[in-house]
Amino acid sequence: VRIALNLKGVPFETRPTDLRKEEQCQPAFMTLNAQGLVPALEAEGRVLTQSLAILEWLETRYPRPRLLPCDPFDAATVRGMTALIACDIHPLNNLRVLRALKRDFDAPQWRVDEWAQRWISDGFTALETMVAKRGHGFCFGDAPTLADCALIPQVYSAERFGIKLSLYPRILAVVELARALPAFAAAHPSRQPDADSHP
Ligand SMILES: N[C@@H](CCC(=O)N[C@@H](CS)C(=O)NCC(=O)O)C(=O)O
Repeated sequence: VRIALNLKGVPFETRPTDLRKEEQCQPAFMTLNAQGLVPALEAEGRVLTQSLAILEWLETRYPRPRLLPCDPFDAATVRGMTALIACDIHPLNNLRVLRALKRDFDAPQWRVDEWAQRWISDGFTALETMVAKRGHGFCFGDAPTLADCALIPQVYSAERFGIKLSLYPRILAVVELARALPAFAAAHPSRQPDADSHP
């Protein structure tokens, strides 16, 4: 969401929510998102939740630059790539899922890591093929789309779990290109206002 806001030049203010202290489950945040998950975007007096819904709203409200192609089939392809990452990879390595494996299913840390790695690898293997078919620099075509907005944060997770990105040369090329753009660089976790307090 930060990447899309930056790409579209929409100014925003960040209100940090410390997931490790479970601030997302505190009443102050739960009034914004009953699910107790970040992000929540307050805009024009309303609150939006779920990254994909927020991205779609941003695309409609701030149409330039486009993050979805004009052609409906191409747009559906980009949405497919985006959903692959946001729906089929991300939830499986999300904090609450990994915590549940550890706390409720007694999985040791190495099994938890293996779990996260497995689903990232599965997803990236499929995405690699899709990028090879339709990407020309970015996931789809030669300019950033919603798929890149989803991919780059997931790569951050992949790196944390020790995934070898060299196994996915097309994805790696997208990452190198995207990370060189200010909109992506400024959205990196290390550049957020609360980053220093989380060494
Ligand atoms: N499908 C939701 C997922 C939101 C989500 O899982 N956010 C993570 C951070 S990236 C979170 O809040 N995790 C806290 C937790 O797992 O307790 C979306 O895309 O917005």
